[in-house]
Amino acid sequence: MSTELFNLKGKVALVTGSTHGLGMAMAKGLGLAGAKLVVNGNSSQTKIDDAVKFYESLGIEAYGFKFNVTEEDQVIKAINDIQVAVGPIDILVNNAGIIKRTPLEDMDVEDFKEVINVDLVSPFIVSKHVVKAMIEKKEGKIINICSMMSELGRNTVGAYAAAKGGLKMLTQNMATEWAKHNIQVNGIGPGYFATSQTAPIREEGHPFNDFILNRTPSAKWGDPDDLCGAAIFLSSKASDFVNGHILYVDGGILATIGKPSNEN
Ligand code: GCO
Repeated sequence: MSTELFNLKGKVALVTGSTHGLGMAMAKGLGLAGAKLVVNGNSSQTKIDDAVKFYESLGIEAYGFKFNVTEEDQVIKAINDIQVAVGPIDILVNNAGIIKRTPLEDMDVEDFKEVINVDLVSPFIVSKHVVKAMIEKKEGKIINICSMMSELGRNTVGAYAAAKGGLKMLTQNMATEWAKHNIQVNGIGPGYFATSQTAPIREEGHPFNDFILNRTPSAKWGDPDDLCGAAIFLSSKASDFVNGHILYVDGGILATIGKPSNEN
């Protein structure tokens, strides 16, 4: 029974922003668990094609779709095209996101709105249109990629924290409204991972790098593959009675107040 619980064979999984970083790692995990992958990006068709080739090199069935998750008309068309080419979406991972690191007092309103639009409004847009087929099928899995900033503030990431805090509550409300259709909506809250998004603050000797290594009980930056298990769990039968839960994969950050920098 145990292996079947986590088997995603025959499921169609759309992971937004899955041409690199955490999205690629989670998508890889879902694909290796048997899901057919729908790869999404909005930067370039080449990046999408290269990502599809990467997944296929692992024996994963993958299809690329370029669309902007903030544009509702593009989302509607993409979901229809996916349904025709691959099938109805069984698993949606709302991963696409941006961050802008600026002190709030210096932040342009347009920049603040852009972060909210990509990180909070687009999961609503994509989920609103994907959920229709899930309601018809009377089953589905939606995973919203939250953050440490869904629970904690940090200097210079106020817009991102507002978006990710909102995404936590949107996850709980989606769960509230759609559970009756046998749709489970949950979140994954990554801690600090080694990706292109964190590269600027991870450089050797960067004060933030030292801070995170001290603030994280596991005393290391996460490897994106550390997220695969959580993604597979929340996409599989194993989580059929889990709803509105944010699963933090953070090496223990949220478990602790931290320790003095000179203490091991
Ligand atoms: C930052 C980081 C974080 C992490 C992640 C933490 O500037 O603090 O980029 O935002 O990427 O979101 O959960």
